[in-house]
Amino acid sequence: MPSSSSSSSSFIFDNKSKAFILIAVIVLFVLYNFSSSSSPPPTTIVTTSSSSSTPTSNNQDKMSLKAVCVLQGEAVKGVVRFTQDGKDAPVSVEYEVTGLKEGDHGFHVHQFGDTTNGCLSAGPHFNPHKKNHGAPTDDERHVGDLGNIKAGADGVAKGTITDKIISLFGEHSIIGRTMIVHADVDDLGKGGHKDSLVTGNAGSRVSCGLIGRQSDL
Ligand SMILES: [Cu+2]
Ligand SMILES: [Zn+2]
Repeated sequence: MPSSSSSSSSFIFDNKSKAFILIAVIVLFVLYNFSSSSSPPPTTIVTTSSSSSTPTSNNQDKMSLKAVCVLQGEAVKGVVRFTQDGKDAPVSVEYEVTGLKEGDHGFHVHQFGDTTNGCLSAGPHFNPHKKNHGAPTDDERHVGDLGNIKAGADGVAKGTITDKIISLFGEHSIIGRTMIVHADVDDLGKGGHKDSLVTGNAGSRVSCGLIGRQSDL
């Protein structure tokens, strides 16, 4: 009997110390959980608020647009590809034109997407800000002034122009207008000819094509 009572008292003591350890573990667990769960919420809240405050229009401004123009002249033909990664980004103009005489040729976006009377009905250089004709690097230039493209002895002009003035976005977009290649060099407004500040005296329109929207992908 005493032995059983002593064993039961040692069993009770064991239980007490087990309970104490269990409570200690629970307290530590609760403290750990509280401290580790009390710091993450601000991060979660910041993430949630920053993602919910992102305006939808921002995504559209960052959307990239592509356009393409197939130049269809009698002898001069080619393809021009336009890419713009967002409305404030420069436009990359990648061109390959064949059938040219060797040398520089005026290369412009003209106002209208109309070729009912050949390249003539495309109208003047695209000039929404009513400025004088100039070089692509000038402040005083038409929006459509992309300067010259240079053909080699093989009659091919190939390259890429990066321009910050033309755009595929908004009311002054070049989409729906006409790309024209001229017979002669564009003097970039500095030739002193009566047409220098209007057309760059670049001569006849040897090839043109409508600038159309291409798949964005
Ligand atoms: Cu032109
Ligand atoms: Zn011009």
